[in-house]
Amino acid sequence: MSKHAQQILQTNNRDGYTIPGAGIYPFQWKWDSGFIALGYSHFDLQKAMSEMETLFDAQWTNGFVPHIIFHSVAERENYFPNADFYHSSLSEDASLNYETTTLTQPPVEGWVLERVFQNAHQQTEIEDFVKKLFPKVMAQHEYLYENRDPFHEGLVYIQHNWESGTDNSPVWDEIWRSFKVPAYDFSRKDTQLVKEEQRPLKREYDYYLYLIDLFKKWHYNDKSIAEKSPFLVQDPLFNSMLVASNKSLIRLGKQFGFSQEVKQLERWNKKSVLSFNEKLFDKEAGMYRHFDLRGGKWLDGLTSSGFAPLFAGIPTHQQMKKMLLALERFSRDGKYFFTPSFDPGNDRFESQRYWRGPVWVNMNWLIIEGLKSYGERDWAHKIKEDTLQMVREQGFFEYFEPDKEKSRKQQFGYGGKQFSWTAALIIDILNDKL
Ligand code: 2M8
Repeated sequence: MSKHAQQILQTNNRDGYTIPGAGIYPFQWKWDSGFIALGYSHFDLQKAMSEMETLFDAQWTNGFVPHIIFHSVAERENYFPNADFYHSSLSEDASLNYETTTLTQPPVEGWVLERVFQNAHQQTEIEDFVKKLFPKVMAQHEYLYENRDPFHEGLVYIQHNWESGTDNSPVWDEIWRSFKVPAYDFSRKDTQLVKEEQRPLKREYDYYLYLIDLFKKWHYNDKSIAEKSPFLVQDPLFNSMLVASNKSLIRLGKQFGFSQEVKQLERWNKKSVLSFNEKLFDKEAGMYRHFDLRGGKWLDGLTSSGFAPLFAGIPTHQQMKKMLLALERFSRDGKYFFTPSFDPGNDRFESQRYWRGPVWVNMNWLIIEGLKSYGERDWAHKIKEDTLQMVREQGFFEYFEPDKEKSRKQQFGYGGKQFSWTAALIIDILNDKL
């Protein structure tokens, strides 16, 4: 299984970066690259390092790291919305080296850097690599805390659903109802490659595009976006990745002599963890929620992103125990594989449609690692077994049917096949002694 996974990464490897999947995702994606680098670090350190280096080559002058780098000109017409739609040069901070999007994605790079470092087992080039990457990852965190945290809470906002990584999650539904958008006339490429019922709706794309059009009008200026945009959300997954990355940078920083940075990281993290538990933890649900900064309230619906704080060591022991009950509920007494991306008890749950229900390997991996760090090995084991079973039986797909009964009747997973982060994280799981 591990060899097969390695082959998928090799096949999806381009010059210095790896595409998430052929056809549907033909460029470099930010958080995909993080998971992919982790996978490579088990068998090809050079590729792990170049994956991250290439990503940071596209970093903007203000520290922002864009979510897609449109490396291949030939592939431009195969993806929508592409560089022509974003027009990133409208921003005074944009990369001069690459055409990119103007949105970011969860800041996984700090903890990826630490794990790549650990998996390198003191190979000579790794120390220089860490020293080179550390300031770049730090600059990303500075960008986020300085520009995405208007009330200095230690919780940063995302400005677009694509920044969450969980594109069409039902949690955004009520935001979409709060403003009107035109019906855009465009040709979607994704639904030519993947069944329509497994992808977001056209109407949702209208919202996604409209937000970017607003940002263009404001030249992608963060202040204007914070003041005027209808979409400003404190997302538990995004913020967990930031806290986990802070923690990794603190450990690396102590080892590599970045003492000023370590102090700053400790200040940020203290505030972030406090606010997280005060503001985003829903005691009744036993898990973390998305907070709508514009509307001043939690968004409606529970998602697998609400379990991500386990990965960052944010919940107290007591909170973690409550989260186990919530996880149990997500499995509907064993009827569903761990971990559906949306609460299966909610009537907006859809078992095939992308981030509205299916199981994703990267979310499972984060939860497994989180549970391990709390010593909950039995739980971690259950989720690991479900993950391996799905991939073994159905292939290295992008996402999977959570309903066990339905799943038994089908041969394949959903979305893109030979999907890079599924392969990369299976490599990591198989290397784990758990
Ligand atoms: C999905 O997102 C992209 C837009 O960024 C898309 O729908 O085209 C999400 O699953 C996202 O989390 C992921 O990084 C990306 C590439 O795998 O695909």
